Amino acid sequence: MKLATRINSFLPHFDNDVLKVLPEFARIGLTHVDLNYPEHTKDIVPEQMKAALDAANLKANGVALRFRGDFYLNGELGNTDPEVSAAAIQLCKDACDYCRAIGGQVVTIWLGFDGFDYSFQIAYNEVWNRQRDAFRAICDYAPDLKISIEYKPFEERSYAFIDSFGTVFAMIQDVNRPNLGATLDFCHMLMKHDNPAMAADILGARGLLYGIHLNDGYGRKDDGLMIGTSNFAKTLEFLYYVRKHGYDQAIYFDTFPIREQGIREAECNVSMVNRLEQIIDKLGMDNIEEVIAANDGIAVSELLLDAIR
Ligand SMILES: [Mn+2]
Repeated sequence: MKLATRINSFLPHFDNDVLKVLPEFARIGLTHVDLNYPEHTKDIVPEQMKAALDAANLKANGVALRFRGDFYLNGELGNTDPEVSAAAIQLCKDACDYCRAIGGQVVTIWLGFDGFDYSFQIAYNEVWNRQRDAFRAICDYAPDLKISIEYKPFEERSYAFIDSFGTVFAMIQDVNRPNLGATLDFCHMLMKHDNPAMAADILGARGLLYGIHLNDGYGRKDDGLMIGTSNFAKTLEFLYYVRKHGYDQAIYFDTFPIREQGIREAECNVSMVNRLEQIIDKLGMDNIEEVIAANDGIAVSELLLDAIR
């Protein structure tokens, strides 16, 4: 299994130097790296990053866009100001170039500022079309890469524009490009009352599941808790569908150790994912499929009793 984690959880322990973090990743059992672009890459040319990854026996999964600063405060790809929207598209294209140069496959785009706070604030259909055209431009620029939309229902804005499984799925269909898919962030889905496994099944069956951000939470906010600690059954169900559909990119731990020591926290995530995978082995894919086919709550409870036995 390909595993990656949040670099920012480790940076404080390594002089805030990305290159010093990488050997530690490999030591605790991680195999892949997702870099925030341009946050983690700005002083490191791709050749230097690739050499550091090779030296640490790690591979690039991809890069994730970070639109920082006041410039994007009122929107990124969907910004009403054509100058800002064009700059956001260019940043995504630059991220594609960097991703390719370090051997990555996935460019993750989370649009934290495309959204609204007030009624009568934005023209929804115009923003939709602007985003759609922007995604087409990015997908056409890098047809060899997977362009992946990560949704979140709110934060930074009161309402995000691409806020749910349904909206991201509709956007993917409307963009209509073979290299556009979605990244599912477990906590973001709980915030929307989306069931992670449902989206993993529907996207996975169509080859549109490009990224997984695994974490846990209680649904009211982006808690970023350690994997499997509050929604054990949901996480197990999610990983069942991830395996069923042959998902082959990295599972990225998008967790936020604040009071916990970051390296230990990541080790717990590695152990939990491996243990959940063992539980799926023990239960058996065919057996789980039979339980689902029975559509029977009692059978589900018995399956979970077997899981923790
Ligand atoms: Mn995430």
